[in-house]
Amino acid sequence: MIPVFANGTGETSSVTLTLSEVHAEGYPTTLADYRFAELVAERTEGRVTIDVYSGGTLYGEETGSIEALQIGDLDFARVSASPVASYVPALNVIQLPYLYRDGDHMWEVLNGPIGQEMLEEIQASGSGLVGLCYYDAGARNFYTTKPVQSVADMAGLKIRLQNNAMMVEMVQLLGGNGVTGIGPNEVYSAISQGTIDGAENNWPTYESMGDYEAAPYFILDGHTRVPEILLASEAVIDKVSAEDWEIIKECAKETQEYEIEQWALREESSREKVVAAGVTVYEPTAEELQEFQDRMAPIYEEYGAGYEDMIEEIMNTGL
Ligand code: BDP
Repeated sequence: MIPVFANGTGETSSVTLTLSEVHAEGYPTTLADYRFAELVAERTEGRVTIDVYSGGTLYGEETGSIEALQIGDLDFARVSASPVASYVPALNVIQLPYLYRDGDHMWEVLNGPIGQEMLEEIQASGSGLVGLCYYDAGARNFYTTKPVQSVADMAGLKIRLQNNAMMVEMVQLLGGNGVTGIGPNEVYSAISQGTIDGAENNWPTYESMGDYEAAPYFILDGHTRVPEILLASEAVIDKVSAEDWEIIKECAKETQEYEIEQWALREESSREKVVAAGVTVYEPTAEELQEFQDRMAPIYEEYGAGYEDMIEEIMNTGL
């Protein structure tokens, strides 16, 4: 039986929507994308089908997928909050360097009023995007072709970053040079070819993209915790019935906990895998780490301007 919904014209129809994901099959966010698609198909009784394109096959660069969502060329994208901040600047506040004590702290903020307000801000800002839910992406760390143990070692290093001006400034403040415009699936070859000296990411991406083979020095500086976001194009609202739009939003929220569970498992197995492969992991001393943090003061001044109370509230959350 072909599932149908009344589209207000007296006719009935079903719709197939597209979701773009840069990660490979089996990666925690990709698993969550499929879970989302499954739930939506089930609850709309087949009226809405979501096709997941993983591995960056549709858009290798998240900026490309975000812009496609804005003009309605793409329906959903699972992206990092980092490039989204170029379109919704307020989002920088929830990904400031060294903002969270740990993952629990971040989740308390994201699931609380500030996190939910930020998610709503994505649509309220007029970006043409809708923030459906957050996913975990752990902490990001630098990895390089030469050992880095302190801020001094960052001098002159070309580090690939996501498309986010705040992150470029972060690396500049540490003495390095931030390089943008390289998709996550191209980092390995950019390092191998010597275009860059390293990049920064969490354990699972470092492992799954194979970057650990090209840049085997990993410093656990944990400079940022940048959540993932499942985005919809605002155009989807006109492609489905009001009831199905509510179902889509509810299904997305339901996948968050599932992704967080998958994330914890993968973070551990990826770490084990790269360590077994011979990666040198450096754990900075409290003093060395303090120097990284101290360098971030201008970012708090610039990107925190107007959000001082919110930042204080974030910092006090869970204390
Ligand atoms: C990974 C995120 C992915 C980003 C990638 C990057 O999961 O969405 O595209 O980082 O650095 O951690 O571009």
